[in-house]
Amino acid sequence: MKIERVEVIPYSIPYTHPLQFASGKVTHADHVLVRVHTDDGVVGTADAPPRPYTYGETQESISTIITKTFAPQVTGLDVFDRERIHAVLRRTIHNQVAKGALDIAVWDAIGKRLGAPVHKLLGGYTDRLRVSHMLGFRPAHELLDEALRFGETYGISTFKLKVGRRPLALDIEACHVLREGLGDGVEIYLDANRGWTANEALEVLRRTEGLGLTLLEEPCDAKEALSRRRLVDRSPIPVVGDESVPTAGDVSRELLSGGCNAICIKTARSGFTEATEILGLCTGLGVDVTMGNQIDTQVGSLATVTFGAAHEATSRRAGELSNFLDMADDLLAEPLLITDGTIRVRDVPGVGAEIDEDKLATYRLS
Ligand code: MUC
Ligand code: MG
Repeated sequence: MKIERVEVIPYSIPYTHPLQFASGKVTHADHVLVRVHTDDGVVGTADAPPRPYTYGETQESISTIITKTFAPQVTGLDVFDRERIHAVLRRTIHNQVAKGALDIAVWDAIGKRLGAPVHKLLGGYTDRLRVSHMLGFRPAHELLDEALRFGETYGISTFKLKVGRRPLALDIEACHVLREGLGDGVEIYLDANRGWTANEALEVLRRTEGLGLTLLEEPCDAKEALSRRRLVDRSPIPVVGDESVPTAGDVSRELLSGGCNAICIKTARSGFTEATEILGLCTGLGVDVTMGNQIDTQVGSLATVTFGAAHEATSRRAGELSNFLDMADDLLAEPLLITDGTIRVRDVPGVGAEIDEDKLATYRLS
């Protein structure tokens, strides 16, 4: 089953509640839908969310690198020869999100061809993931209202709070207000998106002691190597690498140099193939993982659920899966539902991301 062509469809869907965090703000899902067409009529689908402030990729760069560079290289290759496809993609450095979407689309095509759900092909550990909801920058009382509403409406009891603001007191207050308002049964963890220095992060840890925060993600730039290592040594909670570890090589470097001691896996930037490699590294070394979110659509979130539910280590913690709730619309023909705080995998061939063509026609840019 050979790849006949690769299609890129840039589209834009507005957010009803834009998400703001230390490294950027998302008001529109300006993403690229990627479709791998095979010579026997199977179409694999995936979503590519550009995050220029994180990886340098844009909607235009993703469309161009796939159309001009990757598509000519993978056309004619068999979708089952994933190692060959990856050997080709690896010749081009960076462009993680473009590569990740191509990889997921290839897996989707494989699943459809075999008549098998991809979550089963990847591991089939469980059929659902608990959902963690990401809270962006807002005044503390609004954050609490949002968390309570998500708890009540969707049964979500894990929240990732975006921090990394200055003065530090803004985030410290938010942590205290959330813990007081949500009670002890709710998990709260932090993601600073490199907004602080390592020493500022240490101060925040001191001033939030006793609140039971569980993880501290990307507190500062990982290039701040010495101070970051000192922070990791002194932190009472795992320090999670996210944007510092988009590839398996980055994961090895950061874990071995003491830049972090837990890893956020994101299928949007690693696809399923490199995410599997990263997961193997982490479980082999005895390092905790989280399933992160790149402010994904329902299409992207379904890919995260597919990978996360397939493995034991990735399904232990709640995965970040709910940002699509803040979008005005989405492309999935059958909407993704959060029930009892969980999202289920789809037991259909492939990943299960069937696209509503009318919606795609409405939101596509070209
Ligand atoms: C996260 O975990 O950092 C923000 C930027 C991005 O690329 O992902 C999000 C969430
Ligand atoms: Mg993060």
